[in-house]
Amino acid sequence: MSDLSTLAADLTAAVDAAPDLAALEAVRVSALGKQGSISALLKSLGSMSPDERRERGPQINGLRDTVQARIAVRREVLEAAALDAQLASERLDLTLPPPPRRRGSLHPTLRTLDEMVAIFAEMGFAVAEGPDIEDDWHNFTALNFPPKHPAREMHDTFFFHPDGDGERKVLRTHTSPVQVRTMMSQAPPIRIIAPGRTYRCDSDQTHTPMFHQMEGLVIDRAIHMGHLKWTLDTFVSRFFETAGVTTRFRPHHFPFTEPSAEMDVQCDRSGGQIRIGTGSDWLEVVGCGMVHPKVLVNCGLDPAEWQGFAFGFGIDRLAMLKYGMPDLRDMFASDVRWLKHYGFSPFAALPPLG
Ligand code: 2NM
Repeated sequence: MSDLSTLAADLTAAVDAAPDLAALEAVRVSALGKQGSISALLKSLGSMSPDERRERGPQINGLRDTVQARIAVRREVLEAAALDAQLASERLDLTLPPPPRRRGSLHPTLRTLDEMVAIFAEMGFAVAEGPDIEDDWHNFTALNFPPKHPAREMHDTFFFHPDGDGERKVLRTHTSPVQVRTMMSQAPPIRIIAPGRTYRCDSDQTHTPMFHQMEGLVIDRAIHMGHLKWTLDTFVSRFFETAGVTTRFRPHHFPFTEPSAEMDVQCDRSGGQIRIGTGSDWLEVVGCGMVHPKVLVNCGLDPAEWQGFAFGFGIDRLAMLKYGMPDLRDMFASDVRWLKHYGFSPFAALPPLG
């Protein structure tokens, strides 16, 4: 009897003294594991006489139950303590101030793109994208550029070396091939904007070899210039945040639209900077027109059933106008002082929609 009560006292003390869950598990294994002290006693029952077993059986089983219950109690205590310790060590103080230094900023082009997307998305346009490296057909031929058109020439277009078939890929010179791909892969009605990088071999105060365009395309039944004018008027008054900007259309020429136009907004250039919405000057902001019937046919649409309008903005140019940067080349020079001065916080709210 006393051997069992000694063992019970020892095990109970060890369980209560276990400092953590690993130590408690070690005690459990030493008593109840395969080689454990209580397991050995349970095994010894098999070789006892029936009388002896009748007496010792309940005692040994009782000891096992007592120790098991004690372990369960201790485990709960230790688990609660472990959780408290983890919560204390993982505590985050959300009231601490953010790091003092602003490490990065959004480029004005990206900011302007976000503003433009918000305005057009609210009007029901979806964003479409396509590859920067295009083939001649999507960049020129489908868009009704005649074979000898000057825009195809070396000084405007970045050509790749001819591939195995003698085909020269190009860096897209505009995002219009995205519109071509959309017309060919989606059934009308279509309402998309295509923002992205475009490339032309040109560099001066208002041109960089890489720049960003956002073109738009609407294809539906009975679409006319009135829809185009409303869309662009609405866009510019929201973008420049001046209700009722005066605009004018000047006839222009693009191979892919007929008629074609450029739209100007009224502005004031006196005093060294440009103010939109007042004054007696005009500022060109967007090229546009009705999609040429040949372009519709090239893209598999019947011009008798479907018409459309399209337009194209220079995103960097609009950013310069709205945020007052004087030289387009600075936009992509990656000068951290320039980026710090003209960059935007990623948390800055977009202007409200009209
Ligand atoms: C512009 C100006 C006018 C234009 C046309 C097309 C298409 F694919 F529908 F024919 N996409 N973009 C377009 C029209 C672009 O950018 C100054």
